[in-house]
Amino acid sequence: MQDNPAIQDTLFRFSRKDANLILAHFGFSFFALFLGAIAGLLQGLQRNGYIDLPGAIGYYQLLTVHGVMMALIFTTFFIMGFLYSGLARTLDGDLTSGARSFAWIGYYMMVVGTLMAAYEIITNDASVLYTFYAPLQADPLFYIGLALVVVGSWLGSIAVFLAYGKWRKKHKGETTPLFAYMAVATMILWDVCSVGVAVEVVFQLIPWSLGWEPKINVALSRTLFWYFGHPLVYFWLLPAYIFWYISIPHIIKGHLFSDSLPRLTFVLFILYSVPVGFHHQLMEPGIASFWKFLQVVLTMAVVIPSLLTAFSMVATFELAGREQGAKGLFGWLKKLPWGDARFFTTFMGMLIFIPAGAGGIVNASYQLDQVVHNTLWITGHFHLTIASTVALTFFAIAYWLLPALTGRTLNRFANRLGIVQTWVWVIGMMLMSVSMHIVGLLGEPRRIAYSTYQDHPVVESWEPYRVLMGIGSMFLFVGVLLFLFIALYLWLFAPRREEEGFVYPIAVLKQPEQAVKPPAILERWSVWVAITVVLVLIAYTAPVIQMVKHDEHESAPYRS
Ligand code: HAS
Ligand code: CU
Repeated sequence: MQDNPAIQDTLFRFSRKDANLILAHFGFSFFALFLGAIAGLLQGLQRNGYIDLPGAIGYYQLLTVHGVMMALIFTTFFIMGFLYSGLARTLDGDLTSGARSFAWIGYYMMVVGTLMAAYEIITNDASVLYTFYAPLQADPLFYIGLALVVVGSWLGSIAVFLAYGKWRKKHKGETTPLFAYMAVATMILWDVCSVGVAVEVVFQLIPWSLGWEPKINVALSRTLFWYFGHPLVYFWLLPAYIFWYISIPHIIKGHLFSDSLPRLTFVLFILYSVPVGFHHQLMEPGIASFWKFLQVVLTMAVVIPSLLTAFSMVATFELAGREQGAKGLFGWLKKLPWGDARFFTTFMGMLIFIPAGAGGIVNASYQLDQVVHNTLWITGHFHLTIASTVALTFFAIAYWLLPALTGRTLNRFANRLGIVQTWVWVIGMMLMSVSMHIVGLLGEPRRIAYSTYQDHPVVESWEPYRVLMGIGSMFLFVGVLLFLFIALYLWLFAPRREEEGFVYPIAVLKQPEQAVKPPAILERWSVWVAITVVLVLIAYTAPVIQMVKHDEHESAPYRS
């Protein structure tokens, strides 16, 4: 990018083939979002005592639809679509036909896998939540469907690597465009971590659900899951960070803060986000405390790249404001484009990430996790992170990328509605997630249907928060409907654009000619993957051997 500052404002058009691929991903992700929202509303109303569910629908069934559709399907499809868009833009304007073929095969595998898993959940044969903890058992088709989703996503990562490899061959010695660099890092992270869940599904869950194995090693299955499950949250976060680092500075009429720092940030994520899964298992037996301690230390290390991001973002805002003539300590705040939905929606996500991230640090602290583990505090934590910070950023991306793909414009009407949608979302999330944090501290458990706990006196103290959580979930449902309305409008009905192309917001350095080339070591992927593997081996080998040796970790299935 620094080699080519002209990319900043040149009008761009996606090829029809690339646009179709990206739109297919977005379309399916919105379908998942819709299903997830219906389930979210119903379960939110049930668990807070507002409604009774009709006999045929179960609370855990809804919770599974909600978690799988929101956390696994909406995110993965949206992320792949977004990454393809930025690669097409920054790698000579085309994803290339080889990459597109892999991307399409991966897409169809993920669609078929999702439909298989969804069928099992809807027929109530897989009410095992999105974490599918053993010994809860689902029908084999559910696991096979999920395996297809994972393999499909691997094909998607091959598409990313192919497009990148081709570009590098053609542009020897040039700095890889920042977007492509970050997309490759994101997919490396994804491939390294999803091996864990693939091993769990293929070697443990499928043989066991088919009845080939009578028992399952529960401790091992949870460990494999969280080896995957923690980096999974960064697979959601990193695409949002790509947008923050690369597009937001352009949208606020500023510059890229640095071309090397974001690369370093992403390398740190590859290194530290995998060997930390035990911070989800701090309260579990069968893992010696030394290994928990080690992984907590590494968890604190993975906070650093987020702190670097916070620093860069505020610096970017301030510099942009001052370039536009802002005076005084905080004058630059006034220069930010508050009326632009692409910025405002993202900014609210950033703001929410400050308490959300602090909550994460609480969770990662052993003694504090004893208070909050398995309570609604945790549910509050991840609704602030994935469902606010990340989701709001994805909404912001959709607001400009959808019309860009369909040759339409983000007009005033859609922009205003986007801002209204953000407020609805933020208010709903504050009502729901703040209440979840408080009621979690008061002891209300997570993953539990409505219960009065035999009128235990403590339940009385939860009541006001249950009311707020119920109201919050209604706001959020309206928020999803509004978002889907805007998306549909931008896709099909917004005014057609008059210009030949659109500006893909890609920021450049202020003085590209004076820029220092990012150190070459940052792009030696084999080095970073090798160090990651070593860290993983150090953090996991001994405890996993312990788990495998002890058959008291084995359990017969539990099937509802
Ligand atoms: Fe987490 C549980 C620890 C981040 C998601 N997390 C979960 C679960 C999910 C989840 C889904 O250690 C539940 C899983 C389940 O079902 O059981 N989490 C952390 C830590 C971080 C963290 C240390 N989590 C995330 C992100 C997620 C996510 C990101 C999704 C996207 N989490 C935990 C732990 C548990 C856990 C335990 C298990 C607990 C248990 O008991 O079960 C860190 O990565 C957070 C670092 C972030 C920061 C914030 C930096 C702030 C920034 C914003 C800057 C603002 C600007 C605007 C620029 C330190 C970057 C300012 C502008 C102005 C003008 C002022
Ligand atoms: Cu985690």
